Amino acid sequence: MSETRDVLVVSPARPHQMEKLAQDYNLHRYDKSDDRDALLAEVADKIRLVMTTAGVGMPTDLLGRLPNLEVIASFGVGYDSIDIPACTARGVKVTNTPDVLNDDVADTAIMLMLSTLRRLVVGDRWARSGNWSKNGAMPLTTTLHSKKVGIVGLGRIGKAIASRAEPFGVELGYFGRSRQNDISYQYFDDLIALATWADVLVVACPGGNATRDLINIDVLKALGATGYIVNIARGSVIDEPALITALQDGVVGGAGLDVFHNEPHMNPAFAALDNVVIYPHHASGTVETRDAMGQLVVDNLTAFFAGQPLITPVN
Ligand code: 8YV
Repeated sequence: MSETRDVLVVSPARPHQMEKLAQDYNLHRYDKSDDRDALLAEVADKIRLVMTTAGVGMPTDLLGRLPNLEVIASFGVGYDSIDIPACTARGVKVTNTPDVLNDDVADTAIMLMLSTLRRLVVGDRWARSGNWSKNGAMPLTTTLHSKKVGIVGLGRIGKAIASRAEPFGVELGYFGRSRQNDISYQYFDDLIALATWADVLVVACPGGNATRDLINIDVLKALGATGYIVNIARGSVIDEPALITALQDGVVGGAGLDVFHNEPHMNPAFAALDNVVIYPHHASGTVETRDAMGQLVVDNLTAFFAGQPLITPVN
């Protein structure tokens, strides 16, 4: 088979990047197609590369329908929506977009931490609704300073969160598979022990089966009524029904959440809770970071078609 420059777009990069790619590659828009079977019947054999995003992933049945697939270039650092073992077994390489989003995701964790402890959304509503002029000051909140912050998963993003938390004068601890020798923060080899110690628990580990429901009711009870949880990782890491009940019953003090089960169809119970600050999975959602993520997808694609090594391979 002669080598083609055909790309199946399951989910695109940024619009200006797609326009540019369309000048040099045959982009088959699976994402926009209203007859995907017909599209695949026509192009499946030619497809060597799929573009997708972490949010959309790679449907397993689609993997089986692309016999000459070599690379899945995904927009996003997380790849829990792609069956990596199945790809590896097929000899399909997956690329992601690490590092370029660390700053914005870590900033978001701090934003959620502060806005949850200081009740930013409650305060905003307090002023806008006229409560301030009618009833005076809103109820007191709690400070971040001197709190104990426990990080679940001290990877690149976890470390970026920790270094941003340090100037607030917090104590830092972390839970992960193993102690990291070059890190001075307190290591916990037991998640319940970290949650018992921490005032604020920040979830920053990968999603997927290995971490599903890692934050269960026992962890939430250990965090306790004056404890707060922040999640910028994946909704799947927290047992969400347990979290909702814990927030409703005051088992935990509050939560700052960027990620949810079943996105974008967030459980409406969250919207009724004053002790929750919600961000709609938008931690990397700045023009600058999304451009950089898309550029990394483009760079991986370009490297592949030029016969060069992939830039950020996962498997
Ligand atoms: C993306 C993300 O916004 O990088 C990830 O893994 O979850 C987010 O940064 C999103 O997945 C894009 O689809």
